[in-house]
Amino acid sequence: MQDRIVNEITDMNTTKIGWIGLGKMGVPMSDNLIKAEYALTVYNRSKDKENELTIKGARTASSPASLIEQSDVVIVMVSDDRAIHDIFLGDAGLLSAETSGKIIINMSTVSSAISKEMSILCSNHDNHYLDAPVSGSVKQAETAQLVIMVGGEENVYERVKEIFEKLGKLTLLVGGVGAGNAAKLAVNSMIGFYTQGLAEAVVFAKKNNIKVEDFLTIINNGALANLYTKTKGEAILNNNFEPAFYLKHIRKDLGLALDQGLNTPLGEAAYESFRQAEKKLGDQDLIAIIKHLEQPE
Ligand code: NA7
Repeated sequence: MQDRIVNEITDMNTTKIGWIGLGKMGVPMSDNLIKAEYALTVYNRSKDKENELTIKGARTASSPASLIEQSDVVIVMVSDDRAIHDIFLGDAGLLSAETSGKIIINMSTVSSAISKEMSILCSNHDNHYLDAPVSGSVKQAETAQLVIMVGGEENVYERVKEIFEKLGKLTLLVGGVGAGNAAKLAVNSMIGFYTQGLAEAVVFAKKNNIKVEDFLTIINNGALANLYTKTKGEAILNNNFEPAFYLKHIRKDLGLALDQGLNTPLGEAAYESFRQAEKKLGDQDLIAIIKHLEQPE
């Protein structure tokens, strides 16, 4: 019976998708599903953010429970473990609905532990859970160039792969439930180290009277040249700290990674640096860490 329901979900022309979380990433990603002609229903805690999608043809639901009742597949893209808890277990949360055979895909960057917990709760109601966090920021979300790392059962993954293909350039099943989250935390740990490293090197060069522009030109033409150094280098030069990736989010991700075993020299130092910067700079882009290094308080 369950297999039959899930098999029906594979008929993608008629798959009804519910989307929860219309933040910086959720808006462009859900927009790509509208462009791919899926029937989309959205829910966001702050209702005003839903307008951008309704004018493009999405319907809205009054709660996560009502959304899952109207959908075959539900995708969740919210901030953190707390938000996942509220969406799944809060009043009129996903798990309060009397539904079965649905596939819930959690694309948020959260802990493997919360994925395992929610997966068990979903399976109690014969629903299926995948964790599928993404590598890439707003630009990659807009252009459907995300890299998607998935944890969960292969047969469930195969049934929604086509949806991932509308959101990213590469999707990889990396293990069971929680494995996608672990891979993502490893990626983001590296982003944390790299951002901290770039900012420290720029500050050091400046202290030694090297022009920032010259230093970045050297970096961007050497073995360390890459898209990240180029983009964040430009942000430093233009004093542009508009968030593509919130500083508060890298602090969160490094914290989750520490809890999951990243007790390494760089792991602990990077977490502490972003933690100290968060109070003043949390809503800016993570490269704003350079301002904290230049002026700690
Ligand atoms: P944003 O732009 O900070 O958006 C966060 C979204 O999460 C937004 O829709 C929030 O709703 C929602 N949210 C946050 N807390 C809650 C709770 N408690 N209940 C319900 N909804 C909540 O994040 P991004 O789009 O940049 O990133 C999303 C994920 O990808 C995140 O895991 C990153 O690390 C990577 P709101 O509009 O505030 O009502």
